[in-house]
Amino acid sequence: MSRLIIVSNRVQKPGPDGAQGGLAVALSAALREHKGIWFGWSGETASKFTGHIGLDEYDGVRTATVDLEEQDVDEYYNGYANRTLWPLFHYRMDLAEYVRSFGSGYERVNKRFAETLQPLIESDDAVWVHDYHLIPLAWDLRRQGVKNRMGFFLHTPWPPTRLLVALPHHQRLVQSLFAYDVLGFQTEEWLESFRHYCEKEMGGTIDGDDITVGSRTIKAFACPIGIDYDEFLDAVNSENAKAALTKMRASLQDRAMIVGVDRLDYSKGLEERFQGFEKYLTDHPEMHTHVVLVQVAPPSRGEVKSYQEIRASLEAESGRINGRFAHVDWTPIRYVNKGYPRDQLGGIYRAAKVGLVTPLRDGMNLVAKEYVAAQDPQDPGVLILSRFAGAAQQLTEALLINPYSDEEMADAIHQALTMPLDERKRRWKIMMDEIGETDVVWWRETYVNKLMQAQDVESAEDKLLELSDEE
Ligand code: GDG
Repeated sequence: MSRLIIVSNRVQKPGPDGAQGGLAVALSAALREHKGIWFGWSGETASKFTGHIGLDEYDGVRTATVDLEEQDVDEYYNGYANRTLWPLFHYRMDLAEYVRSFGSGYERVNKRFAETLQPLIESDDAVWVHDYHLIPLAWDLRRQGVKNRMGFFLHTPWPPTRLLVALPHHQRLVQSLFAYDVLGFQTEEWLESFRHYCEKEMGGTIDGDDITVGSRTIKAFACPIGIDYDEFLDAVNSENAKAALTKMRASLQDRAMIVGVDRLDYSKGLEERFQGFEKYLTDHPEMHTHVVLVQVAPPSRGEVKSYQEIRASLEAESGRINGRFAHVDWTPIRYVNKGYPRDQLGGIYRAAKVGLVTPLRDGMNLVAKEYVAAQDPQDPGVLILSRFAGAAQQLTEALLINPYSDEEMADAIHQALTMPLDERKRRWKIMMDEIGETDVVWWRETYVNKLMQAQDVESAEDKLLELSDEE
């Protein structure tokens, strides 16, 4: 069997607890079953980049990591990845920053990753690269003669062409993607945006999954990521989850709980969520003292200014709303800036009558799936989900809303909290079946099957398009 080499920006070694991002949760599960290596940045810095690889193994997962220079982290990670591509890919042109040194740092680090990884790749290996940090990696590997099958999966949305062309050197970035054999997107919508760019900006042609530009044909398809269904249900049924549920219920004293769980990120629509809840409280004074919004939001990317700003404005908003409505014995919003172990999170989800998942734009959103999976089948809660999350394409039995409209959100909260048991059960069952059928194992197998069908070629150069305008 061919080995699988997974590459992502950060290698988060699987550990007993703590907040892991969606990508890390999904990949740890995938790696446990597949032999191979997970390669990426250690998260550490060194005064000089040496290319020294730190090898490790935890719970059946072999990892290979490298340290980066501080300048690399500033320009590549905090810079191009998180201040340029992340906002642009989430339709936030207003937040995207275009700084030349970010672009050159991004290309430098991708090249460094490629040079370090290349000696670890054996002839029959398939390489699977993840996310927007590493778009040019295959191009750099091919330049070093790597002929192996290589695939890329984008966890974020792919933006509409009219937004993407705002990125300096956008052609160069997309041309480098054609060094992969297979491209995966979370939904048909992001795939359509990518195809549109290839047709309009590169003169490409589409035939089924195939996209041809010049002499190069690659496959691009949609493959929604799922949760590790079995592992998550085990966590939800664990003693720790039950203890967390009991504790949560005791603290609620019969109040209805609404839950949100998100990395603290402006794409998650937290401000809009607080304002939607405020509108609900304004419209429904009879519910004062009877309902609580619990928002778990572990901080992320704290070195980036827009993240510091969203953190400050959420503190202000939650404080303002609580000040406006609270009684001495009732605080409407419990806003928590820390992560919880996964099993406890299962209990917290289950305690909530409503899951409020309102990103302004999201590649998929695993929290929506986890909330549904954590529910008691005999008395399930209701999921309220943003139409702009990739998950909305699959979870059509959620109450789908426009997160920018506080009125829609307030109405949906009312509908959810008054929904009859029969309807809750019917909606929940349909979503739960979908989540079980398209779990992370299905996702991995579907993707890896496509990747394994790709052919190695005689010359790595055959897989390259010329890149325009060198940085
Ligand atoms: C990216 C894309 C896509 C959160 N707080 C805690 C905690 N979490 C876990 C959740 C969930 C994960 O983090 C978040 O996943 P999401 O999918 O919601 O979002 P991103 O981190 O933005 O992930 C996204 C994903 O990649 C996968 O492709 O769905 O669209 O943006 O699993 O449970 N986990 C623990 N404690 C917390 O406090 N243990």
